[in-house]
Amino acid sequence: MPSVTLRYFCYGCLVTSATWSVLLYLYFFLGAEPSRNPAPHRGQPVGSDHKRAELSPEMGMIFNEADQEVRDAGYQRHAFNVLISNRLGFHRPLPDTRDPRCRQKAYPAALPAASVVICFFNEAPSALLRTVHSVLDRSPAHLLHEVILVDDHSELGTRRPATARPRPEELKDELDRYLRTELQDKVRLVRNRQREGLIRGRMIGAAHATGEVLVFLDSHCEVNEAWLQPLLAPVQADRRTVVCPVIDIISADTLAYFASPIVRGGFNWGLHFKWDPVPPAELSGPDGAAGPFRSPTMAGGLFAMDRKYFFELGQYDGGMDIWGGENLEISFRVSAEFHRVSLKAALTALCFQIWMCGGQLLIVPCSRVGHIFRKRRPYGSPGGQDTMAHNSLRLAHVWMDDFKERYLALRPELRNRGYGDISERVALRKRLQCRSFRWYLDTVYPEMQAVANGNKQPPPFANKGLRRPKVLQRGRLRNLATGRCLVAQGRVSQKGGAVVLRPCNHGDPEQDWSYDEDGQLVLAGLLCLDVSEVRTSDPPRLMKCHGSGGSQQWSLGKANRLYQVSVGQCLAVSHPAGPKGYVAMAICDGAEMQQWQLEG
Ligand code: UD2
Ligand code: MN
Repeated sequence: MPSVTLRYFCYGCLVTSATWSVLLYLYFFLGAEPSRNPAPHRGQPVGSDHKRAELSPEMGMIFNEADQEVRDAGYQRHAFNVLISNRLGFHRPLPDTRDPRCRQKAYPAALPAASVVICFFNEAPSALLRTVHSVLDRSPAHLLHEVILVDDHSELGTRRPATARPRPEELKDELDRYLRTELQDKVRLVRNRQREGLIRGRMIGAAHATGEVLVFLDSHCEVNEAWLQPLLAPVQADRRTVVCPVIDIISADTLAYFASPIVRGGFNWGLHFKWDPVPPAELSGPDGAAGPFRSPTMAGGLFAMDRKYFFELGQYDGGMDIWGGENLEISFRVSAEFHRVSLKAALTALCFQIWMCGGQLLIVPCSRVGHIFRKRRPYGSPGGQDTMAHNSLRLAHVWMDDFKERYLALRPELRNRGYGDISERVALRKRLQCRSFRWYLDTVYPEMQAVANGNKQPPPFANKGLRRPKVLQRGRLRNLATGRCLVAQGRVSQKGGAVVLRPCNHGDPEQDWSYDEDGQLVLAGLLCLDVSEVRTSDPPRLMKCHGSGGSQQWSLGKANRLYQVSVGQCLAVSHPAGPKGYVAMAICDGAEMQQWQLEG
């Protein structure tokens, strides 16, 4: 572990001071207006096989007010822990999360080269540049044609007075200079004159691209070992194949990198994307779970596609705004037919052409790309509209035939809402001779019908609850300054209840804490000690254990400190002036008030 910490430190040192100043400038000026009503975020796949990056748990330690400011403003503007992101620098080792069989796989030496297109709006510079560098570091040079960054009119300098800081134009020059001097000439920056949203933004990026294959990424990703070849090979084999990597999870709170479970894309009648289990038949090829499998839909952000095919197939719907729905739209257009399994399927494919519009959508587990999954979207749309609803209406009216009624039945308020002119997209559908939505449902996503017909399906992650983190230590949690123990203020089973110090009582089950391998502190086997990532001044509370680290991840560190991994502070007895026996989070200072012992 210490050698890993040292390595991160050294990576940090490698970044020149000039780079840091660019970062700092950009950091202060790229600010997102937090949306007041964050729409439901697109969730990360649930569950994990718990391969994770060996990150030092104290990476986010807050030493002073400046750190606190970086962390808190970062959560507000970007909805993830920017302090840790900055400290990681632009390069870091990742755990190889692929199935071991992937390492033995050989790919053709000659593959079509990729143009990687990354759109960003108000992205944290360290996350954006780590995305870019991970691509440069982990792609064979001859397969990387270029990286195209599309700045979607990021708002600069709007949230802070511009006193003594460079003007926005100077800042733009700074990023340009960084690209020119620090990055290979493969990286190009395109700037939108107005905010276009990620959908038109990607179309703009694609229009600038000249590589044979387009690879789209979000601006807060890290590509993993040998990620590119498995995406390019299926496109080379069949140019109408659209290929997605497995999207690994980068924790928004700790930036730790986790392997995702093998799942595929689906959707519900609310037209929200969801993850589904992969039908076992899909994994019955020679490579088993390491082989490609068909997916009815894609999550949206990360995929590879033949560039010309992208244009032939009608790119995206340019009438869709900012965020949402484009992933189902492109999935329905492409859809997933893969005739590797049976002769019958191959014949069917030959006789009936392939998909709704003739393509297929695959997920390849040997390609892994990490993505920071956030709990909320930190930006809104310029006019404050619900672009997800607007985009979904267009999607439903163009592609779903009578099945659009299913959506409208769930969203009756949208029946009379305008959705702009869709005639071009309807004409496109005709021109491409796409099949009916019923055919898509019957053939590509029969699981959806099974649900609609009332057949009960097994819950996707029935085994999620089976993994119980191993308990490392248990006992009473005694504060060394006061000699008292941490207990629930009210009922021990009260969700949201505060914790306070009371006289220790040996053998009292309500004072019994367990500390497990996930860093959770569980009281009386019931609730987890939890902090608010956004309002760190709030005292810790007892909450239902969620099992995904972050707000419930503690480390029993050196000098008896109880360090909170995502907040970057230590559990302390409140200032003597505060109410007696109360605890709060505070900058770690090693004082006795911050020393705890878990004693059996
Ligand atoms: C997911 C997809 C995302 C997109 C979206 C639905 C993954 C990992 N991510 O949401 O790619 O398909 O679903 O639309 O599958 N951006 C702009 N301009 C904007 C808004 C966003 O350029 O006006 C950029 C943003 O900086 C980011 C990308 O678009 O790089 C995706 O946005 P997001 O990360 O907020 O979307 P996410 O991951 O919640
Ligand atoms: Mn994203």
